[in-house]
Formats: sequence, C-alpha cells, structure tokens
Amino acid sequence: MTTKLETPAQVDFTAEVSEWIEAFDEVVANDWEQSAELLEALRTRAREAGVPVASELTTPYQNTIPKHDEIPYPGNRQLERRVEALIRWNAMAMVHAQNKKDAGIGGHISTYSSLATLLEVGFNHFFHAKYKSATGAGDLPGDFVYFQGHASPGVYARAYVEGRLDEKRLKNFRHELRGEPGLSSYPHPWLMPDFWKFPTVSMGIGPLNAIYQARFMRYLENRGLIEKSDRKVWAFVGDGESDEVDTLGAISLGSREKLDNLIFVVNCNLQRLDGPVRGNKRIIDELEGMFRGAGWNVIKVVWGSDWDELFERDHQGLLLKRMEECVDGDYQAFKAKGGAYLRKEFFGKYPELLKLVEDKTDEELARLHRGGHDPVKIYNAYKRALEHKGGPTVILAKTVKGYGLGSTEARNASHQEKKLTDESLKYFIKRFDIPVTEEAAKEGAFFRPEDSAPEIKYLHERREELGGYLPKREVAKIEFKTPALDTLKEWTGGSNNRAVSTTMGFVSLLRHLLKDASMGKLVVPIVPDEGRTFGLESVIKQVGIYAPEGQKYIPHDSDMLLSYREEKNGQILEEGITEAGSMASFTAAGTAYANYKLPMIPFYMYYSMFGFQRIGDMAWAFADSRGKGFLMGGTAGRTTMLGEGLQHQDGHSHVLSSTVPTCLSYDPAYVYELAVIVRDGLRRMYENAEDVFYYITMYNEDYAMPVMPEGVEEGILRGLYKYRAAAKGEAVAQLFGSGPILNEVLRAQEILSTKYKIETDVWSVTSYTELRRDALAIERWNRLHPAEAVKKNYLETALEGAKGPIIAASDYMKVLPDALSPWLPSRLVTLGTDGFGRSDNREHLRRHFEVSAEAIAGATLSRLARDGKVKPKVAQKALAELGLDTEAGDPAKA
Ligand SMILES: Cc1ncc(C[n+]2csc(CCOP(=O)(O)OP(=O)(O)O)c2C)c(N)n1
Ligand SMILES: [Mg+2]
Repeated sequence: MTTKLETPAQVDFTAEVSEWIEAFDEVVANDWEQSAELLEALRTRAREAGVPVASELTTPYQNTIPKHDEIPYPGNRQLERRVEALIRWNAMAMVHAQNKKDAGIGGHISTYSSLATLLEVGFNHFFHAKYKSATGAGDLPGDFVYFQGHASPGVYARAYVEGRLDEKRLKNFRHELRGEPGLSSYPHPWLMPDFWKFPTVSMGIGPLNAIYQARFMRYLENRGLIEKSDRKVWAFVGDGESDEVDTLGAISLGSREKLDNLIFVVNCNLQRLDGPVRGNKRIIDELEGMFRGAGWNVIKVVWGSDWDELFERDHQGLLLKRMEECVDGDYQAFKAKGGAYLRKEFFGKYPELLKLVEDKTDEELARLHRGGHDPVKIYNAYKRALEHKGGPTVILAKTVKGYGLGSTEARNASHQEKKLTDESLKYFIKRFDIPVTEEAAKEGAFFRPEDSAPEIKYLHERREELGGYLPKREVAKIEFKTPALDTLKEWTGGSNNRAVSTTMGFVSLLRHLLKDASMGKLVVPIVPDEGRTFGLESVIKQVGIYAPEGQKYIPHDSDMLLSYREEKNGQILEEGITEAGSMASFTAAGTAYANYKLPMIPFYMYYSMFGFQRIGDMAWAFADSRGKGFLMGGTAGRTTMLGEGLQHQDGHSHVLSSTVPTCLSYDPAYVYELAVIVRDGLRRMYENAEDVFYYITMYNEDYAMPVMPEGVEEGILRGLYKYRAAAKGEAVAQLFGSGPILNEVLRAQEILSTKYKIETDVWSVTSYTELRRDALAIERWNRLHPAEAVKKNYLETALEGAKGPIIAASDYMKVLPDALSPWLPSRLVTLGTDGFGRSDNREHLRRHFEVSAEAIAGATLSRLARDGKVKPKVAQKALAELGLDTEAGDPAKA
C-alpha cells in the first residue's frame, strides 16, 4: 500500500523568485565577482541537497557581453571605416580583374567580405608585430595570426594599402610563373617566404597548428628559452571548417594546458562552399556547446549595436524568443532576400515585433548589423579575450558571407563568385564610397589614396603603435655548429657484436645530442604515447616530460631508476595518442627558427605506419612552412615489425614521403648510416640553412652493427654505396638491400656463393628517393643541353663497371627501386612488400613477401637463367632447394 503524501501548502512562487532575484541583484551591484561565488555556492548546496543542476553549455542567442558592459571604441571609427572600405575594394578588384583577364584563374571574394571587420579591428588595435622585452633584450616575437586561407585577397589588399605591395604585384595575383613576383592563391610561406608564416588553406590544419603553436610558445617560455610576454596566437577559422575533425579535435589541449595565449575567432557566416553550414540548426549554438564543454571561454558576438536599441524596447523578450525560433537557413534567407522579407518573415511572426520596427524602412532593416560586422562589439570581445586568464578564448562572430557584394550576399553560390556583375560593382563603389569611375570599376581598377591622406596616416600610426606590419616572415641568421663526425664514434664504431636495433642506436644518439652543451637544449623529442615502444625511458629520466604544472602527484614508480618524470621545464613533448597533434608540435618546433629565431631541432618518433599515411596533408603543410627537423618512423618495415599485422605494418611510407619535395627520405640498415644521416641533416638544415627536413625509418630488429667502412659517407648520403664486394672473383650480379633486408641480401650473397658458385656484390641503398631525384635532375640538364657532353648521375657513376643484373630488395614497396629503372636499363629485378601485412614472425613474413635471403637468391638465379647465364633447369631446381613455393599466391593480392 502506498502512502499518500500531503500536498505542501502552496507558496507564492513568483513572489519568492522576485525576492531572490532582488537579493541577488544587490550582490551583483555591490560586488560583481562575489555574485559568481554566490552562484557557485548555491550550486554546490543544490548538489548536496540532491537537486539536479543542469550544467549550462549554451546561452541565449545573443551577445555574451551586454551593452552596459561595453567600453566605447577607442579608435577613429570614421577613418577605420574608410581604410576598411579601401581594402574591401582592392581585394575585390584584384579577384574580379584577374578573372576578367584570365577566366577560371579563381580567387575568393565572399570569405574576406565576411571577415573584413574582424580582421581590421585586429590590425588596428590588437595584432602586435613585436613586443618589447621587459629585460631589455630587444624585440620579442609578436602575435601569430593564422588567417583563413580563402581570405588572402583581403590580406594582400591591406598590404597594398599599407604600401607594402605594389600594384604590379596585385596584378600578378595567381600569376606566379611570369618572371615577376606574384601573389600566391593562399598563404604559402614556400611561395612568399617574406610574407606568410602559416599555411592554412587546407581546412582544419590552421586551427590545429594554432593550438599547438600556443602550447609550444608556453613550452619555450617555461623552459626559459624565450622571454615571457603578452604575445598571442590568433586563429581565424571558418564555421564550415569547424566540421574538420582537425579543427575541434584538439581543443581540450587548450584548456588542459591553460593556454590563455590562444584566441580563436570563428567567422560564422553560416555558409560553407555548397550551402549553409547548419541549415536546420544554429552553428553558433553548436560551437558554443563544444567549446564551453571543452573548457574554453566563449564570447558570442551575434548582433550589432543597432539591435541594442530594439532589445531595449522589447520588454517582453519577444525579440530573443523569435531569434531562437529561427535556424541558420532562415538567417541566411533574411540576408539574401532583403528588408521587406525580414519584416514579413522575422518580425511579422508577432504583431509586437512588427510594431517594434514600424519606424524603420526596409532598407534600414536590411542593414541591421550582425555582430561580426560591428567594430564596437568586436573590439569588446577581443579585449575580453585578452583579459581572460587561465584558458583559451573562442569568439563566435556572426557575419554575412559576401557582405557588401550586392546580389551575391548570403547566396549559396557566393563562395564560388569570382566576378561581380556591373550592377554589383556600381553598388559596391557607391556603398563604400570608392572614388573610381564606373568604367574603371568594371575593369577592377585599384585605388590607394596619397600617403598624406588622413586614413593612410592613421593606418600607419596604428601599425607603428603595434610594432610594425603583419603578416611578415623573417629569418635571422642562425649560428650553429654541427658536431664533427668523429665525436660520434660510439655510433660509427659498431656494436661489438652486440645485437641492437637501429631504434636503440638512435635513442642513444638522441641522448648524446641532448647532452651537447650548445645544441642539447634545442632538441625537442616528440612522441605520441610510444616512448616505451622505442625505449625512451632513459630519455624521460634524462630530460623529463614537459608538464606546465609540474608533477602534482608522486608517480607510482618514483622509487625506480627510470620513473615517469613530468616537469615544468621538461624537454620531451609526450603528446598522448595524437599523431596529428604531434605533427602540429613538430611544425611549431620545426619552424621556430623563423618564428622565434630559435633553431629548435624536433625529433618526432612514431609508428611509421601512422605517419605520412595518416597526417600526409600536415607533412605537406610542414614543407610549405619551410619546416626543419627529423621525422623518425619507428617500428618500420612490413616484415620487420612482427606480430602486429595489417594495420601496423608499413611498407609504403617511403613512397608517400617521396612525394614531399623538401623531405629527404632515408632507410638505413646500420646505426653508422643513421648517425651519418642525422649529422648531415643537422649540418644542412641548421648550419647551411637549407629548408629541408628528414624522414628516417628505424627498425626494431636486433643485429650486430658493423663498424663504418672507410669512405662510405658520401654514398650513405647520396643513397647507395657498395657494402660488400664479391669475395671470390668478379660479381655476375648486383644485390641491393635496405634497412634490415640488407642482412637478408648479405645472406643471399653467401647462399649464392657457397651453394651455387655465383658471385655477387652487395650494395646498401639508403635512399631510393635521393638517387632518383639526382638522376632526374641530371637527366633534365642533359635534355636541355643536347649540344654538351652528357653528364652522369650519381647512380650511374657509382655502378660503373658493376656487371650483371640488379636484384633490389627492401621492406618497402617495389615501386621504390623501380623508380630507378630508367637508368638501369633492363637490368632490374625488384623484390618488396606490396600488399597487406599479416601477423606472424619475421621468418614467415619475409617468406610470404618474398624478401627472405632465399627469395633473393632465388630471384637472382631466375634472372641469370633468363639472361642465359645459368641453365633454366638448374634455376628451377634451386628454387625448390631454397624452399620457395613457386605456386603460392601473389602476396601483392593476398
Ligand atoms: C581540407 C579541405 N577540404 C576542402 C576544401 C575546399 N574548400 C575551400 S573553402 C571551403 C568552404 C569554407 O567554408 P568556411 O570554413 O565556412 O569558410 P568561409 O569561406 O565561409 O568563411 C571549402 C570546402 C579545402 N580548402 N580544404
Ligand atoms: Mg563559413
């Protein structure tokens, strides 16, 4: 039987709530900060009492900063409006004129048109080109700004109005191959090394790199390598771009590491390329929830100042109610269809709202601003972001795609708009008061006032105040002394028959470099939760893991020799399981020589399978950024990494790395090769200031490391050298081997010699990619100079006099050696690891992929039989003797 509860006496709930609110208002009026504490205390009390407290992730669809908390705009609004109009015009004219001249050359006008005011407030009041040192050490790096890639026309146009780019340069927008300096389509430091710092156009890469840049900034500060300052990382992000996992995937790092040097500005123009970002929802709400949930400070800039007065007069809260009824698809239509439509469809829903705007014309309604076009709202948001301590800030600014572009405003097709109609051009010059004739406007004539014009003077004053001009990339001369090779005897001198892996050899080399008096502090070891896989425990002990808050706990293994050591000034970046995040750290470190004038030397160690295959686009952007450093692909090789199977076994990263023009790829077999390569990398990148980086595979197979033979250095670096010549007479075939497969090749050499009396030379091939690049360059020269003596490439020179077919085997795909075929006419037989990996031990894997010593010996005999040097029947019999299953399925298809 249930007991019937007495209904408590009715309280006058409304009156009670009013009393509470009144009391609360009093606290707010007396002490704003205390009111927050009071609320928190109430929440705690409610939780204790078991009252469910919903945590609020989204707030009403209005500005986070109320009008009464705003400070007045400190700049000259009129002059700034003028400057912005000029920039808008020139950006648009640049794209328009270029497409008129050269149809289909492309360019974007609607992204910048939505972003212009957000950038201009930054340029006039926030973006520092440098900071002054507090200790008198000279200029410090300024703010880093990641621009939305598609807004580049606006950034060029500003540089033109500033007088940093001339008209000729603008006319060469997207014309980069005409013998004159051009302007790259998007931010590319490779193409404009004095201008752009950060390539951002592949959506998602900019925001991700910005987060890790802010973290790296703190890392350098906490390690005492750069002076602390107020410098910030600003990332301008598209709302459509936020769908990239890269954009939001790492935001929790921002709050976890309390990165209050990081500010995201999301340009919420509600559209992407095809149509609305969230037609049926509101992207601002969605992003607010995500960022707040991740612990960011969220500032929404939704409505412009002209809405304030409407809000004030709307005592019933109907305006906000109506706003929250509408989805982004509606908001887009309100802008696309003009004032009358807005009146009818938005305000018309409630008679009270219609009345609220009865004194406004349709034109005035159409012009009601969105927050992201209002300098006052933007200024206040940026200021708050700067003042916010203890975490990153995101500003969600609502804008209009194609703002000011007449008939293309807020249209689904506006992203693709390259040219404006004559009508739109006329509208533009009128609206923004640009002093060019209609005729000139049609041709996209540029316009810049005289230097003495007040707006130009103002613009320069503002930039001077902020330390100079942006964007700008500068590279200072680096003083770097490469360690001499004879300081690396421990690695070139062999392992005294002790079986070790190239990974172990590398880790000990890394420890040595970390101890180096001048260079040690510049080394940045980076790992995505794979330190133990590579045996990095000793490095953790030696230099510690970077942890901005130190180690707040006693690690369970603190009494052990190699404990998990986290330190505020730790040197290792232990990223956790994020190859993309690690690559972003690699990028921040690998470009520090330019951005911080510090030649940081990153060594990023990871599973080679999860490198180029997974973060290939970031590696491309790294190269574009002129990044330097070492990518160390560990547990490499499809047959050397045993047990892990299909998704782990890498047989193609060298193919992928070969596609990146500035990446030098090496697949060393022995520790001395690795040491020579690393040393030369340091020399080329830091002493010679070459804009290249290295990809080096390292393996976990243990074997005795030989002493470095005399005179092989050049061969190691250029890609090939003779490792062991035929012992008994002249070789009739040449065997190539790379990585641990070189050992299989050496065993094949012995089998062939002892069992079949066939002598061969063995070559260590450290880089097929470098050999091919050299061959292609020489071939090109020969092609272009038919009247001059033919030059030989390195490969041809090295192989001069080497007789017989070439049998090349590696733990990578056959396409690598095959890429040398043009210079090895009809001589090459390639063995490699095409196809999916399998779980098994090395013996079975190498048999399966036909890269075992037996398979190499068999392939040599088979080839010699085809060449008439061995009887076919003898070769066929040999295959059986060698245990090769001639009828087995093709591993490339299995
Ligand atoms: C990785 C990637 N995918 C696709 C594109 C092609 N693309 C360029 S801009 C764009 C739309 C961008 O929309 P949004 O981020 O909202 O920026 P908006 O131009 O609206 O400011 C797309 C899909 C790209 N540049 N990068
Ligand atoms: Mg957008």
